[in-house]
Amino acid sequence: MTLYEELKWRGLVKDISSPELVDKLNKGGLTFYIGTDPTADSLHIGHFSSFLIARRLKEAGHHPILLVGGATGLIGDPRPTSERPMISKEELNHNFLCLKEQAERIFARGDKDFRVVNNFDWIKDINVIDFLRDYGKYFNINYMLDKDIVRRRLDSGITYAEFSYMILQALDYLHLNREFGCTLQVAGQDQWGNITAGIDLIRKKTGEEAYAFTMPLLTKSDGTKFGKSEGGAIWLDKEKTTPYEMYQFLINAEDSKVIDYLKFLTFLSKEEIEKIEKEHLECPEKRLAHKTLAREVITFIHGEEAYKEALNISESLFSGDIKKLTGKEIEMAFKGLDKITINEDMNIVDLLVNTGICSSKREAREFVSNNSITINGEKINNIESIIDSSIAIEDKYLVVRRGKKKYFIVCFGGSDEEK
Ligand code: 545
Repeated sequence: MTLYEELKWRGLVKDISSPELVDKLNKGGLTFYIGTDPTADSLHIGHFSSFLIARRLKEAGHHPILLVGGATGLIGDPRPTSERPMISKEELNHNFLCLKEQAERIFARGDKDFRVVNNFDWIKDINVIDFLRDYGKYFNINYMLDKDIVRRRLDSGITYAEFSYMILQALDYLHLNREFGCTLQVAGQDQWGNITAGIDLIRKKTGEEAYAFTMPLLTKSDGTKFGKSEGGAIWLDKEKTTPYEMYQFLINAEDSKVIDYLKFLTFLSKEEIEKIEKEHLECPEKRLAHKTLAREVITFIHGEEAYKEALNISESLFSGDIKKLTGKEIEMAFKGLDKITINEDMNIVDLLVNTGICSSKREAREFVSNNSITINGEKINNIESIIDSSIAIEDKYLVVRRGKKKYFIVCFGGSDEEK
């Protein structure tokens, strides 16, 4: 299978700037770039699929440049809906550093052939007269008004700043073309207008042909964007979305889409994915496709150890075998829950009332006698039981389950610092 055939099979090609690109892609040796603006301090799983293309092309013998837009981020790529709020230079700088770190860690991975650049470096010194003469002169207003994104904003309005955004992205492509011989830009499909503006600028300025292709946005079966859960976006930053949350998200992917996600988000080969697909259709209850998706994606983003923790949390919570968890895993599993602190050993009924898990002694006794209370996976059904730190995980954590689903985290002994 050629590279292009593989990209097609994975569903990674939406629009392609010219049919000549197919041979060039298959031959290898192109310098290409993909950009992101630091409008947030982390990429999310939707951007992940776009950025993975950099590794795929690299592995096929092309040379990647990752651009983090320190300049374009200050202006804002027009959205179809409405003007973006201006973000402060301090915030932009913070986001920039976070994204640069992510780009280097997750995608470049210490590979010296990955160049990470910042367009602020070449845009900051262009003065307004040169900007209008060197670039403005090459952009006909009719051409700019005809771009899909601009047309969609004409009714609600668009400022001159956002309207000019495409010129900045186009001059980036020209700059990278001149500086590094970059002749390919890749991006999600929403970027088509900006990247064709770059191709046209390069043609006008240098007479040379440059190329681009876009990738479809990853969607759910109802056509909405993939990558949002009830808790919001699935971020690549593990402080914002823990590997366990990511595991839950991926393991619950729609059955009808999971094979598409394997193609899009992993490096498994066609043969491997077809084998998984066969099993997935024959024994869907094994959830092999989902488990593989979670394993591949989390290992790639956070590493093997984080994946194993996420898996351990899921399996332990599922089987009720809480004792298998470490303190760190408990913290991750119950990230959103407030921790309740107790300072001494206690009778179970008192513990349930003092921590607010039950509203009265009568209720607490009832729950205990009805077999409805477990602590760290152990049923506590004697109202005389004394709960001491011997049952706690790492002498500290009590995972109290009330009824079938309701969890509480009780900790022995004050704040984290004391322990
Ligand atoms: C800027 C200057 C260039 C080339 C590209 C850019 C950025 C580009 C853009 N891209 C998107 C983006 O999202 C914000 C991420 C928040 C952390 O706006 N104008 O920056 C997304 N991109 C990845 C894919 C995309 C695109 O990073 O291309 O299609 C989403 O999948 O929306 O010279």
